[in-house]
Amino acid sequence: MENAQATNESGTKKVYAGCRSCHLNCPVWVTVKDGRAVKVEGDPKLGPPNMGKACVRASEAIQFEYSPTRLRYPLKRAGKRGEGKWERISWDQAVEEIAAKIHSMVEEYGAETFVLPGRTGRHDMGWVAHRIARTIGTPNNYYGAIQVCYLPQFHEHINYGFYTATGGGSAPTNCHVSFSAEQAYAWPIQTQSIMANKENGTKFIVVDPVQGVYASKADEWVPVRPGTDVGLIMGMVKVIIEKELYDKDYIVRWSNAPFLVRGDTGALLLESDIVKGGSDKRYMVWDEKENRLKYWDVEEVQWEGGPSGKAHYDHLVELFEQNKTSTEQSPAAELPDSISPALFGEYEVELCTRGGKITCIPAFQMLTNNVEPWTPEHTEFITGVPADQVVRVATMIGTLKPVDINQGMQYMSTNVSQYVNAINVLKIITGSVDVAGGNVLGAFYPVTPHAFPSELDLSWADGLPLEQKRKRLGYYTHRVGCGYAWEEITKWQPIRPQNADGSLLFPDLTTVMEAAETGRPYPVHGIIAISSNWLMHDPTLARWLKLLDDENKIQLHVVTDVVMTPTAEMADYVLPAVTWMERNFLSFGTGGGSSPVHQAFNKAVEPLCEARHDYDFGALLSKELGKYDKRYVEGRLNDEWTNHWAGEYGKFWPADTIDGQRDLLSREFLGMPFDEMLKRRVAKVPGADTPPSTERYLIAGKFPTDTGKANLFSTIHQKCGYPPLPVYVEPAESPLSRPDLAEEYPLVGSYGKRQPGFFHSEFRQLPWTREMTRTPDVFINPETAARYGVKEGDWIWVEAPPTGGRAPYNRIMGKVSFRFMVAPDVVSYSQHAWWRPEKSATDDLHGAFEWNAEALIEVENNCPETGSGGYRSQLCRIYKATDEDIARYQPEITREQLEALMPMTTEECEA
Ligand SMILES: Nc1nc2c(c(=O)[nH]1)N[C@H]1C(S)=C(S)[C@@H](COP(=O)(O)OP(=O)(O)OC[C@H]3O[C@@H](n4cnc5c(=O)[nH]c(N)nc54)[C@H](O)[C@@H]3O)O[C@H]1N2
Ligand SMILES: Nc1nc2c(c(=O)[nH]1)N[C@H]1C(S)=C(S)[C@@H](COP(=O)(O)OP(=O)(O)OC[C@H]3O[C@@H](n4cnc5c(=O)[nH]c(N)nc54)[C@H](O)[C@@H]3O)O[C@H]1N2
Ligand code: SF4
Ligand SMILES: [Mo]
Repeated sequence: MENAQATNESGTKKVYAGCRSCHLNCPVWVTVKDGRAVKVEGDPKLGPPNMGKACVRASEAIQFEYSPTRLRYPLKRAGKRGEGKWERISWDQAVEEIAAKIHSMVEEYGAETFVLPGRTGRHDMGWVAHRIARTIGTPNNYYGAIQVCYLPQFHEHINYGFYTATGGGSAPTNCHVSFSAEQAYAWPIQTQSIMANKENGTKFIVVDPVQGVYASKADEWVPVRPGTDVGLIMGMVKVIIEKELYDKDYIVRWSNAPFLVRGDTGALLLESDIVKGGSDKRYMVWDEKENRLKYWDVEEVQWEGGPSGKAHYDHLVELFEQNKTSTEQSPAAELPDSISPALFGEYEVELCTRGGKITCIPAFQMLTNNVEPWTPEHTEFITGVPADQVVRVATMIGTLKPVDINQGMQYMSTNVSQYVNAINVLKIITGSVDVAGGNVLGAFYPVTPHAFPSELDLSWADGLPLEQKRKRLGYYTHRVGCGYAWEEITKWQPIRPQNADGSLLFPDLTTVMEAAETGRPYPVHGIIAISSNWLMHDPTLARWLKLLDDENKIQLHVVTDVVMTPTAEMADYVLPAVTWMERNFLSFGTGGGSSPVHQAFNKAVEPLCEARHDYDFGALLSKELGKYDKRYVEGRLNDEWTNHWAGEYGKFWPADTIDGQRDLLSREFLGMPFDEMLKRRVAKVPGADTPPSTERYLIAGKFPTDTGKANLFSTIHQKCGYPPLPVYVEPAESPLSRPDLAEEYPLVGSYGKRQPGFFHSEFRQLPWTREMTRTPDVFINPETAARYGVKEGDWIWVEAPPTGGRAPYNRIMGKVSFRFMVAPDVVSYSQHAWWRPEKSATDDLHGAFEWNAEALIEVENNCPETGSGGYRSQLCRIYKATDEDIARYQPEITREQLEALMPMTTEECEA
């Protein structure tokens, strides 16, 4: 076994490790010499996801590991927040003081006074932050970053019962359609497979206001105005419907497109609405064969006049409990010959309750009505995409169906929830959900066996009582993202919703900020940031800084991180965390989805000085808090499912250390000690069946949703009081919605695009990386730039309106980089979360105000359904920076500054 090879004569060994410099956890070899990591490399033998290639961020991990900016000891603030004065303290002292303060604040204000900002993709520890929130008892964890990250994907949960992956699954896809994604930089490894497919004939369409590397390879680059994709999709759907290019068989059988929508309430028509004592599990359709109403019974898994699939389904549920599955098709998979549900028309229906006669239309007719105004010309007017291209692209998608649609990990506009609805419609009418060559669902209850937990399942996400969850900030105001949706989903999914609670439901950033400012609906006084450089990645910087300056407002701010950051500089306690090279890792599949294959990765080097895994901090904190109140330790989880995962341990921290926790999990799910698993590297869950990867609706006879169908008509949106089928809403701050502001701020700012070498705010301090990308580029079309008198290479200011608390930090610098393929009047600021580790804490908080795009974003411009912010469609203006500005900010990094960031040569730990 090559694993963690023995040291050879020259004192080197190669360790099999899991890179986590982004979400993907690629297997890599780390060469270790005399206890120091000296090289990271790929190996074709190591397989997915990187197929042996280590990307630039893996290689640069060596410089990160020994960066002088690494945190080595627990620190306690010695001056004012942001003064850069620290006292080194012991872990014991830190945990004692933090626990005492947390407990007294919980007593005084309630546990919900604590908020935990979001982060992304750190699967080896992300769930630890959830557990810390459960331990304290607050529902307010995971806001901000996660309200934009993965949101378009996670929200599919409400329509299909789980979210889909892109890539086409087991069969090659005819057509890959990508919205709002620069895969080439964001997922370099996965891009390779898309490019390979393209060589084999896959058509490739990219919708993006900027033609980047990815779009330059596309058959069609669709240059949409930022934030208007909903309009574009509506225009395309109109073409697909008019040309009858939709997959009629799929949508009639597997979606709720034929279900009747009540003209009075806007809800789906149920049997109980029209027959006294009728079932509310029966959804009504209009049968064109017999010209009368017929039902689809979700509980009986049955069309009226067809066989029942219930016994088959119940059998699947039994198998699920035994970690088994079946590939036998449900008897209800076929539509009976006697029924032909109408997709169009208007039908008069007599209610059995008060209300008399009402008009109902199939959901598909409603969709057709919604897209009626979206002629190619109107679509061009709103989106900027030429009318003939709208028709051409729509025809291509409709002809090549099923298609693999990537809706992007994030779509940072104030209409994101309607964007999710629109993408959903496009996926369903092309028959692409859970279909080979289309979009593959990550899990499918009850066809995916019980035994495949995902990293999110480890969060014990459902560990709070309902009444406490209902205190989550935003619960009643952003009901799809922050609250009510969860209550609905748990009604139809007995098993997987905890996963949804961890990934789909979050408190709302704006509401959190307002609670901290005003004390309403209750005061927020504590921030615990676990792996979150939140001042760099959440809007609106100026308002947060004001809050942090006031110790009566933010009374406790704790940060755990691997390096000193601007956010950490504003903390009261800073705790050092380990890097991926310094910990063992048991991965339950990559990317947060459920997988039958689990992987284990080794620690390559010892933690730097006193760095600890975040889990170990959580366990210590819980123990210490337990001295005040045993709820913090024993908190039995509140339902059967999470208790199942918690196993016999039945508490938040079943082991003192991360390796102990991994060992328990390894024994429970893989039937072997963690040590053994580390040696094996890869293992399948013993005794569990491997589920089929697509067309699981044919097996189950229904989708795992309330209607038993893929919800074209979003029942959750309807029940939460939002439009269930896409409607176009202009971004909250755009030239069309705010002509008043646009007079002075005429350009559309799109803030934050991935670039190679960086992961969000990370790696700005690495000399290699900064040699490649020294400064943030501002991509502008030369014609637009010429109108504002700026040239290639100029340092300019990008300035947002001062409203919404953005002033005084409402302008940032950047360097102009011409791109001919940028939609006119768009300013694309190449990155978010830039800070300047080369500057000191007292120099504007490590330069946190100079290049940080968050400062330009008005947080109150947000999505009604989810609270998600409009990071990529806000107004701005540009102008040249003066010589005085350049002298003041010294934007070019110097050789001396780079040298000061060179890796430490020895660990230099103090006693
Ligand atoms: N304008 C704009 N804003 C954006 C975006 C955008 O595109 N434009 N993108 C948004 C998106 S999609 C996301 S996901 C967020 C990014 O949000 P995050 O994922 O939170 O990224 P960072 O801000 O870099 O903060 C992560 C911090 O965790 C630290 N860290 C790394 N590993 C560990 C560990 O194991 N333990 C601990 N304790 N700390 C660790 C890093 O050093 C870093 O300081 O930003 C969002 N904000
Ligand atoms: N190198 C690197 N890789 C990363 C990350 C990183 O920080 N660095 N972060 C990871 C994370 S957390 C995430 S969420 C993903 C993000 O992954 P992606 O979403 O793929 O990456 P981005 O480059 O942020 O944005 C994609 C594209 O959206 C375009 N865009 C902006 N506004 C609009 C719009 O209104 N409509 C459309 N159609 N397009 C628009 C931008 O021009 C950009 O080219 O990347 C992941 N991978
Ligand atoms: S940074 Fe991401 S893509 Fe690159 S090797 Fe590491 S895990 Fe894989
Ligand atoms: Mo993200």
